[in-house]
Amino acid sequence: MSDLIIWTYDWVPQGPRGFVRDLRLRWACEEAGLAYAVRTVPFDGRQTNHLQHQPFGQVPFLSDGDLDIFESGAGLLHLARKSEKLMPRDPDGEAQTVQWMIAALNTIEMVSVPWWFLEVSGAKDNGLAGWMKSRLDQLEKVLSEREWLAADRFTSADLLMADVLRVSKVRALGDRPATETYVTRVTDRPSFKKARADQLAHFAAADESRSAAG
Ligand SMILES: N[C@@H](CCC(=O)N[C@@H](CS)C(=O)NCC(=O)O)C(=O)O
Repeated sequence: MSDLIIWTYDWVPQGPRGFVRDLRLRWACEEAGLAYAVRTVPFDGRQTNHLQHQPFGQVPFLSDGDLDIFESGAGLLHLARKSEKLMPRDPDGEAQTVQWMIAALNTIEMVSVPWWFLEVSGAKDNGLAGWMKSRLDQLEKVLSEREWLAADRFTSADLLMADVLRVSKVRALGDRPATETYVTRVTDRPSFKKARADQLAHFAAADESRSAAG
């Protein structure tokens, strides 16, 4: 049995399927060829039922033997340390990878998530639109000059950045050809496709057991 366990919800509504962040960890394990199992905590009662593992009641979290790690970025970094396929071992390549992983979370997703929430809540004037566009424009310039974010090859930084950018509303906000080509390039990888298909199958199976339970 594998020591690596990726924890996600037992079920989620249709909307977030294919985007629940356990996908980042599944994808990383697939890229690195690391064996893993997926286990669940109940979606119902999530605010309180697994706070000892994830203090905000969210998923994912990762177990590796006795170690429990919450935050998808921290879990990804833990996996990246296990495999050179995800993060180069030389100090420069490692520093570049970590830097861009943090940029995906703390420079792009930090804006994209609140911007997206305002969009889907039907806000007439999304006050974060200017901020969002300028971050995406700056990233577009970077991506028009290179194929990968760090070390001239695919790393966990690309995995994370592409996962943040692939949200359809984010992709639709303006015309950024280099970003679009980048997201397509990264999400065309077989490991992403497998991770996404596995997540969709996981929640589809949950629908069946829910309806069987009546
Ligand atoms: N910063 C956290 C965010 C985790 C997060 O937003 N998880 C979502 C699923 S992708 C969740 O658990 N949502 C349910 C909730 O917040 O109640 C991470 O990257 O792990």
